[in-house]
Amino acid sequence: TAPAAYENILTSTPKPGVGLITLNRPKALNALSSPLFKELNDALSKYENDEEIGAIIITGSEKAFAAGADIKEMAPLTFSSAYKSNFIAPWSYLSSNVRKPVIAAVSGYALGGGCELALMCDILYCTATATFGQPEIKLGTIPGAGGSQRLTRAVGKSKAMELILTGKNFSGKQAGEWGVAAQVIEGGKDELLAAAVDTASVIAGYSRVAVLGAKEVVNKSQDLGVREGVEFERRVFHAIFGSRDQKIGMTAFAEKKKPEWSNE
Ligand code: CO8
Repeated sequence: TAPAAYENILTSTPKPGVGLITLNRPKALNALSSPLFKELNDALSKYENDEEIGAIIITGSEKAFAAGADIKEMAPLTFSSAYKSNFIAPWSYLSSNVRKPVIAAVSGYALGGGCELALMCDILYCTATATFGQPEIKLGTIPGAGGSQRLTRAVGKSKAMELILTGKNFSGKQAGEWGVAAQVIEGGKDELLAAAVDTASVIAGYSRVAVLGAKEVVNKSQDLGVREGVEFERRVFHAIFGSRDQKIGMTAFAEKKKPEWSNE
């Protein structure tokens, strides 16, 4: 399919099975405006519905993953205009509707809404020099796209309070030490993207059914207690015995062959 004509993002397929979305609003350091989010959601839904795609990457530029929600767009909002338009509700599309794994590859600034967007992704890779933070307090507001919830789950209450109440930034190196990032990649944007593409390609090479199930059960751990979470996991595990790929995978192991997934 021909790439859609987007103004704020770029899309490509760097390896078979991998859908790459590059935030591309360089003059505003990829500030997340409503038009940008509309395009991001459109690209995500196209990859979500594309049988060829098994994993998605969201990245930005060397200088900025995203420097936050668009402050110029937000400045004039009133309570009633934000409430009536359900401002930022479309941001939840990624965390609520995208079932394929999404990797954030973060170089440069990931501030405010940019940090929140990275935290919504399933796996976060960054460079050591990336700059994360929730600086909303400095603008007289608070995180509004899940930062208070996801950052707190990632780093614990005391550290999240300190970060959100002071608005202080933290580095990619710290993101790795604190478990916000799965990997801190040595080097710059090219090495970062190469690592993200490699991981996305590995995931895209597995059974789509098993990958969807794995993401679903890990996400449940964020909402359920351990006991209900383990019961939920067991039910999905049972359900996957109904897939063709479970038979293909286990038969291939016994026959010492490489599995050829049916994605069924
Ligand atoms: N919104 C709009 N424009 C921005 C933003 C932003 N978040 N960040 C940068 N820009 C623009 C600048 O205004 C500037 O534009 P212009 O050239 O027209 O003046 C251009 O990008 C380049 O920026 P700078 O000249 O400032 O670049 P520097 O390298 O000097 O500084 C910084 C880089 C430190 C990242 C700086 O730009 C900065 O502090 N940006 C704002 C960071 C911030 O406060 N982010 C949080 C925003 S609030 C938020 O995200 C709330 C989330 C709530 C939920 C989600 C709601 C949608």
